This record gives sequence, C-alpha cells and structure tokens, in this order.
Amino acid sequence: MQFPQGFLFGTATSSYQIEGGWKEDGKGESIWDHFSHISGNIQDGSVGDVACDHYHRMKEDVALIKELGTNAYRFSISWPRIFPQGEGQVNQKGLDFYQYLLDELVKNDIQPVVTLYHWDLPQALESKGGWANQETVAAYLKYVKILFQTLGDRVALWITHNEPWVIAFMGHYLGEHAPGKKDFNLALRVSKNLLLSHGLAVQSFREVGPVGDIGISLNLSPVHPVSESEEDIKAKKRYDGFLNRWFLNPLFAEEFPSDMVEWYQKKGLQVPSLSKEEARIISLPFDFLGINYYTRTVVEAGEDEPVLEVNFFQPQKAEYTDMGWEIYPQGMTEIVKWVEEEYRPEKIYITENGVALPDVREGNSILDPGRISFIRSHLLDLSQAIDTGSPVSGYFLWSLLDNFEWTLGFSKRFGIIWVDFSTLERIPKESYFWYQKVAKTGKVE
Ligand code: GCO
Repeated sequence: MQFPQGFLFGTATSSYQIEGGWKEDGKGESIWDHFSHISGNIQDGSVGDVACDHYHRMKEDVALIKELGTNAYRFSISWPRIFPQGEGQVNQKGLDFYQYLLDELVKNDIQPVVTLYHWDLPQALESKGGWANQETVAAYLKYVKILFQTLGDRVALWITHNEPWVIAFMGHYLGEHAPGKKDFNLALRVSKNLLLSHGLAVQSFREVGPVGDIGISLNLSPVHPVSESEEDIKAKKRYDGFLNRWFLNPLFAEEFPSDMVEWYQKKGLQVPSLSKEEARIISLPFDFLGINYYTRTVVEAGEDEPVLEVNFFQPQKAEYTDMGWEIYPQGMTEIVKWVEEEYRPEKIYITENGVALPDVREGNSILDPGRISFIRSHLLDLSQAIDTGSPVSGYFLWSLLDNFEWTLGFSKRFGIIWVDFSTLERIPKESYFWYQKVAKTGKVE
C-alpha cells in the first residue's frame, strides 16, 4: 500500500510525559507535578520529575527523529514553563526551550506539530478552581496568543487541546487523572470550558494570523453493543454520546447532543447550557480534526458505570495490549468513516495510535514484533479509508519514546525507542527500523 505524496508520518509525545526538568529555569508546578507527588496516586510510585530527561536531551532526541526519517513531530508545550503561575509575566527561559526545539526540527526538515494543552495545567490556576473557572479560560487565551505570536512562523499544525474527554471526565469525574476530582457536574462544567477555550483559541489564531493550520485532538472510539437487544443498543447510544458526540456535536453543530442533555437531566445532573454566542465560538470553523484511536468500546446495559448505566464487555476471542485494550485495527476505518459522514471535517489527522506491549531485550536489540504488527495492521486499515476518499493527511505514532504513562507511571512502554529509566539511555526498537522504512518509502508492506 502506497500513501499519498505529502502525507505526514510522525511520532507524538507530550511535555509532562517526557521532559523532566520539572523545576528547571523558572518552571512552575503543574497539576501533574502536584498529583504525582501525592503518594498512592501513581501505581508504581514513580513521578515525572525526570521522565525521559528530554529537557536536557532534546538535541539527541531530534537526531533520533531525523534518523527515523519521519517528516513531522508532534509535541506539547508545558504551560507552567511559559507562565509559571498560569498568567502574568512570560518566563523567557521556558519559551526559549521551545524556540530551540523548533529551530532544531526546522533545521532537520521535520514539520513541528504543537499541542497547546496536553494536561499539565499550572497548579496556581487549579488552586483557583482550574478548568471549572472562567479565569482559566481567560488565562489559556493569553497563553496561546503569546505562542501564536512568538512561534507562529514555524509551526505546521496547532492542536488546541488533547483529548478534552480525558481532561474533563478522567480528571474530574473518575478521579484517575490530575486533579483527581470525582464530581460529574464539575466534569460537565469543565467540558464546556474546554470547548469554549478551544473556540477562543481558534478565533485568536485567525486574528494573529500565523502560518499553519489549527485543530483539536479527540480520543474517539467506535462503541459497539454486546447484543442487538433494544436495551443494549440504547446503552451503546448513551456511551457513544458520552465519549464521542459530547464534544463532536458542539464543535461541528453548535450544540450538545440532545439525547445526552435529556439523559443527564433525567439523572438529576446540572447540564451546562450554551448561549448563542458561546455556541458560535465553539463551532468556529477550524482546519482539521485530530483523531486519537487506540481501541473500540463494547458495552451492554448495566450498572457498572452508574451515570451512563452501562457495563463494559471484553470480547473473548480478541487479543489485548498491556493496557488491557482490545486490538481492533478495523476500528480505524470505522471511526474515520463515521466522523466523515456525521460531521464532514475538511481534514483529518490521526494524531495518536500506538500500543504498549512487553518488549524483549536481546543484547543491544529490542524486539517488539507485536508493536510492528499492530502499527502495520492499523496503517493498512487506514489506507483503505484514504483509498475510498477520506481526507486523512497524516498519522502520528504514539510514541517516540517510552515515557511516563500517567497513573501507570513507567510500567507501560508505548515507545518505538526503548528508554532505560535508570541510565536514560535510548535504544531504537525493531519497530523504529520498521517505521523508518514506511516513512522513507511511504509504503506499508
Ligand atoms: C492520550 C495521551 C497519551 C497517552 C496515550 C497512551 O492522548 O491518551 O495523549 O498521553 O500516553 O494515549 O495511553
């Protein structure tokens, strides 16, 4: 299978997961610094203070990307490096780090793709109510504007938010991510403010007028019912509304999905309303939709998830990753085609796809055949969507490096480069060399 000319092949990372240097050069505390230092929050007891030490090894890492031969690289900017207290004075040294990174990428013909927010909110803003507070939206707008103004000449793609569903619901309802809150109403308020901040960022982007395109990355997953019973089909619709449509609808159609609004109200929850002006801002045209795709979700009617009234179901014949996620490559085309038919985005990038599996070290080689077969099957499936006309312009593999997998610490390895977390040595895995061929030839065999 041959991918089209100009197709972006990349890898993806995020600031907290790889940078380390958590107090360096004036950086402020983020909610993930704060959260990971509270004992019991991270399963293996680790923290991201050093992570992959990318803050000090940036050149070495860009050299590894260059050698890999991919023409794009997605990374995120740490807000508390730029504004240690979330707002106020710019911390020039923090900004300089990203200037150097961009210099390095551009010099090596690698197109920079910048995520503006990948979950590391300045703790100072969290103390004032975090994303539930309008002030955070205002501070985000100032933060992104500075970046458009200072880095805007060299960034190919800007991503306003990475996975607002995870931010809102994992962070404020399930309590598994920073800031560790467990309140569905709060999560709903946060989801609205994230959408609003996205729209305001798009507006500011058009005003400032940097080169490049702007979009947002959503974690999307096809939701399937266990059976064709009426109850299971309704459960499927609810979970799909919760996970996928809650964000897609306001972005493309100016409103929250009415079936979900009704459901939440029936459950006695406080659903935020959108004024006409808010709805307009949230749905301002943006250039591309980023899809992060890892697995499908299978549900039945039940009580395991009490608000949505669904049980999760793990099909028996399937293969699972280290994360316990079903390997389901055909979900790639399914989600792309569904989004295309329902929402008609102008352009799509797969901004994340990848896998954690056990790697085998043999001398200086890291063998990861399972990862190669995962990426291969997902790329082949994606190519079918492209062949039949889907506007997919790039694919970003999660991740360049093994890194800090949030609450799971360093126990899950997603990288195509092995990181020895005691010495910080990097060793490219077999999958790195396999992806190198794909990037060089545009072909998947
Ligand atoms: C995600 C995150 C990544 C994760 C990856 C694997 O967007 O969910 O961007 O930070 O590490 O998805 O779970």
